[in-house]
Amino acid sequence: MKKAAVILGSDSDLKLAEDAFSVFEAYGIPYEKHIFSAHRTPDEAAAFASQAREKGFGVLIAGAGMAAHLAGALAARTTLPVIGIPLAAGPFQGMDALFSTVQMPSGIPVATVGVNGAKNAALLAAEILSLEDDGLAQKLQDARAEMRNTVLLEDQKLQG
Ligand code: RP5
Repeated sequence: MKKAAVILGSDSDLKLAEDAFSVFEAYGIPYEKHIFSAHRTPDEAAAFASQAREKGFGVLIAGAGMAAHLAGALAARTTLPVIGIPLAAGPFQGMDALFSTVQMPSGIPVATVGVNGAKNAALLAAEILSLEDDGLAQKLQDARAEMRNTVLLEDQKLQG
């Protein structure tokens, strides 16, 4: 299976990305985590994205807060799918990062999840990797069935 990468703009973002690490561990998806900033270490961020395909990555996740250019800066350097997580890091509670991440100029896509949406970012990455891995596709399908059962049970309980 190809690898996933979770790239964060700062170590202060680590806590908000934990759900993504948990998803990758639960599904047995090989992944790396890194801290590269679009602003503070632009050369390292660019080099990572430029080499990602040849290093065996299939999808990149970028989480950043405030003027969050990280996902776009990575996407500019690779044609691998890039998923952006806008993080609530500053006084605008993620609205700044949301607009920065989601409003990519035409031609350089970033698939943006909700503010602090680390879990969905990792699940979307898993779905992308499952295109080439039937075992992973089955695990994702099983998780959906489990989720359905949980909700149906909750409804049953509500009926008393
Ligand atoms: C962004 O600025 C980072 O992604 C982080 O969310 C925010 C604040 O970073 P620190 O000043 O805490 O390092 O680049």
